[in-house]
Amino acid sequence: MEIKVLHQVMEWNDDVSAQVRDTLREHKVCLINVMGSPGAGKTSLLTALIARLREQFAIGVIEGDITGQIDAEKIAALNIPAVQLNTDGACHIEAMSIQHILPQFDLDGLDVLFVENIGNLVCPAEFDIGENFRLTVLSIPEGDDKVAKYPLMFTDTDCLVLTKCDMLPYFDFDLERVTADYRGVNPQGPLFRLSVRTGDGLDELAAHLAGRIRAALA
Ligand SMILES: Nc1nc2c(ncn2[C@@H]2O[C@H](COP(=O)(O)OP(=O)(O)OP(=O)(O)O)[C@@H](O)[C@H]2O)c(=O)[nH]1
Ligand SMILES: [Mg+2]
Repeated sequence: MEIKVLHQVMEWNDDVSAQVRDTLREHKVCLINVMGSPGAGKTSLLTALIARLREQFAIGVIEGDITGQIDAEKIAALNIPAVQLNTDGACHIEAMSIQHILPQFDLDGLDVLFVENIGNLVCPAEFDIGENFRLTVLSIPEGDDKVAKYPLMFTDTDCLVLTKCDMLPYFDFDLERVTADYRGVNPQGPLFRLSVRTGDGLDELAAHLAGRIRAALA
């Protein structure tokens, strides 16, 4: 299977994110920026969400990684249009790169474009890539102090997903602490607890996203 691999375009992006947003609005595509640490479970979550959303929406995915095409191959194996973006060392994706990649997709045939950002709890939060909304993934094994230690990632998000909840019995992870810390920086932000391993909580998140996607496309 041949995967297109494009490389990061590094330019400051204030206006470019607005241009990306305009292009996507013109073609009625909702862009969702998925962020979280390396290994948090972003690709696994996307795979599970695609299974639940693909009958309602035409979905495409941009997979961001420093190098390689492992994640794009996983998405393409689902028969979902996928393009790999390699940042060649940069710890975040820039709007300029998204603008560069958009022509790789049949935008008129898409409803939703997921972007899996580079695994990192810091840099991606600082860059608007033209998204309609942001989804932050935090997994149980990462620890319950991450909202307190990396607040911007949780302040500037539209949805927090606590994943790998099947691991709760094995970790000292205080759900109340994380919830309180999140409420402290993002009082209105939705919070979902789920496990891709067991499937618990996935339908609720998929229903929430479907509502937000419809609102964005209206
Ligand atoms: N137990 C458990 N493991 C999970 C769950 N979700 C993902 N994993 C595992 O976590 C590991 C990392 O998952 P990925 O989906 O590759 O994580 P990622 O955030 O995409 O990783 P990068 O793209 O490298 O940043 C894999 O071994 C998954 O099988 C879950 O809900 N429960
Ligand atoms: Mg991944």
